[in-house]
Amino acid sequence: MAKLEIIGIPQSTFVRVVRMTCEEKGVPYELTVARPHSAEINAVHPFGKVPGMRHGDVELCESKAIATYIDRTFDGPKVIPEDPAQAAQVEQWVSIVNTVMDPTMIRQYLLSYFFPKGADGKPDRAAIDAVLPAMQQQFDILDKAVSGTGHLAGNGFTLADINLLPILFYVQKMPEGAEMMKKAGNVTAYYERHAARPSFKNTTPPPPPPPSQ
Ligand SMILES: N[C@@H](CCC(=O)N[C@@H](CS)C(=O)NCC(=O)O)C(=O)O
Repeated sequence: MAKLEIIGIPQSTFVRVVRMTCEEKGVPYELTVARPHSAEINAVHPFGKVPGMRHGDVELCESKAIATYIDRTFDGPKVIPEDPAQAAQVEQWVSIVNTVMDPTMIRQYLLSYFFPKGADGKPDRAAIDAVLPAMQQQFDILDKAVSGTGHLAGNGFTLADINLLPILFYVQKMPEGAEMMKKAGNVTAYYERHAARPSFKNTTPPPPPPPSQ
């Protein structure tokens, strides 16, 4: 079978999602390291965002589309259930996380620390403080969501969990995120349990790259 190529930086949560999908299914892949807006990624994503993917004649961008393609193309445990209602639950949580939680927890909160924009080159305290109430609300929602089965959707480990764990990995490393995580006992238990999976450990990101010049 043709080689599966994942294109992007290993620090990206979205790149980690597609890599974890491969790992969960036991699908071999090659990671081509390419930053957002590089020529390699512009060739597959109209807005230059990572990840991209090539597999034979198939060229894709967007993590959900790539993960779905890999799940349907290759053998190995399904990360999106066949049952329509269960698949829709997975879709629902991927959508909630990508449209609400990623913008809050990664784009607004985490990147304030990683790429500080304060006047003195320090993280912008006001920007961080402003995002904390929304982040707390989202932790409360997650805590309730995983309290029943220890998974976001249904009874098993799915793309919904794969899609959230890389975000929690970063957030719990930051002071306010660590506090919120500690208070959310169900999320802590959920994270600790799934962070032990080989798919998570094998895709641990290196430190973030320096900002572009
Ligand atoms: N909806 C996209 C989002 C991808 C995305 O935002 N990737 C980030 C890195 S984590 C990126 O490339 N950012 C550069 C930019 O937005 O210009 C997906 O699910 O793949």
